[in-house]
Amino acid sequence: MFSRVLIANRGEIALRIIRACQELGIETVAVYSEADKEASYVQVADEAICIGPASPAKSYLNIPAIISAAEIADVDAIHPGYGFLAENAHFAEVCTDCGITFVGPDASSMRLLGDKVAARDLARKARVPCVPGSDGEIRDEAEAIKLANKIGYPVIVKAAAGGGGRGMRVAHNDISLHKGFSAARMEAEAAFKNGTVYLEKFIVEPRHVEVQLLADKSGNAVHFYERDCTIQRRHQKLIEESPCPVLDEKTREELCKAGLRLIKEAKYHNAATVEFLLDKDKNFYFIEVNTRIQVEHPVTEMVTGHDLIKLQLKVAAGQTLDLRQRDIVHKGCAMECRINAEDPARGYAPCPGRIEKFVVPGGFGVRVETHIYQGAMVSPYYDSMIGKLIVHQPTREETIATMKRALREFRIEPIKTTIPAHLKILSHNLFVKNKVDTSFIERHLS
Ligand code: MV4
Repeated sequence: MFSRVLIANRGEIALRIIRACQELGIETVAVYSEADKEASYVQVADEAICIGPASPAKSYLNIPAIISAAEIADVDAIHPGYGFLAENAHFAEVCTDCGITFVGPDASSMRLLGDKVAARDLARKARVPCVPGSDGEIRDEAEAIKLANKIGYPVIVKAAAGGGGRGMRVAHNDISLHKGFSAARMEAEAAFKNGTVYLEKFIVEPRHVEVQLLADKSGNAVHFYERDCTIQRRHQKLIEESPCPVLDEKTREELCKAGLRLIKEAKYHNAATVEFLLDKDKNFYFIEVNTRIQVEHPVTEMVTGHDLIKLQLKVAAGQTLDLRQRDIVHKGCAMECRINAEDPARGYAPCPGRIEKFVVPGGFGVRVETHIYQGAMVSPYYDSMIGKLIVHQPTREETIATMKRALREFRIEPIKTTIPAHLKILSHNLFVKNKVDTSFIERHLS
């Protein structure tokens, strides 16, 4: 196992990783920007190194500064958390070249799966159901229009280098496809310096379901079941839960096994999430792979009882998985609400500032992941998530009841948060009755 690990991140996930390291007897090195000098994760780490000014480009995305800190602190490994450099293949490569273990997959796996066209190819090879669409990239409008007429409208044009909803265009006819094709290509070229696009049938009113996986460096891989992340706003998840409340046992097993086949085909190691769309008839289609630990990983931890961060560290250190698939059992229902410093009444505008009052909920089945404390500053430089409230109970009904109780117990002043929005969602008939799709927030809570 590693002796010292550097955490190349901030906020709640930095604290989450430091805690896992402490329990494994690993020394921790935090890095921080000038804006995070007083942050709680900086205080609890064994060592802390300032890596630059508040601006992410000059600190948490600054590869030379982070590598220098790792060299000075003499760490064995770097955990990237999520966001920032977590899916940057170049960074993973630099770590390896410097003799530092990157807690994540190889740079080559990140490049392969980061290319959605290549990932789709791989999924087909692994007999994972894909959305009907193009076989590889689409080179021009004529090819797009020909294929769209074959598979039928609506269709969606996506950027191969995209993800998280950037560089996509939906088309309902030849005219809008003609426009959408060049728009998607231009946007992709500008955003990712890669104008490669592909085409898929547009799945109407889907649910978003993802499978959590973990693989070691000896080729062993297991899944930790699925999470349903349908409740989103502009591709920002608000609530995640497990199990997916509309899946039957048979479909669920097929979905989890499909995820497993895909990462085995990729000869992948470390944590991965395979994302699927679930249509009205409960057909699932592969869309993309995330090669990092995700924000919502605690939902899976609660229903399976396994610490995913500790497992990531163990497999990164070369340990073989001592978990067999049959040792991973799913119990009850877990749900996570992301508490953001945003005002739902003003179009979810960010609300940075000092937190004067911060009282966290507790009690049976309640877990809070946050780096915030009374007197902490919420900086305008970083994302607005200030904490995650996770609830675990035997049934979905009980989980919702406990979540509502815990949300009401949470006291955050004077800034506005997403708590009132969560309370509305949890009381909404369509959410309670599992009749939502990815457009729920825009359609019913705007
Ligand atoms: C789709 C789709 C419908 N059909 N692909 C959005 C983000 C990216 N991960 C994929 N996305 C979508 N791909 C096909 N073929 C609808 C979406 C989508 C979406 C997916 C998951 C969660 C929220 C979403 C919101 C809008 C669109």
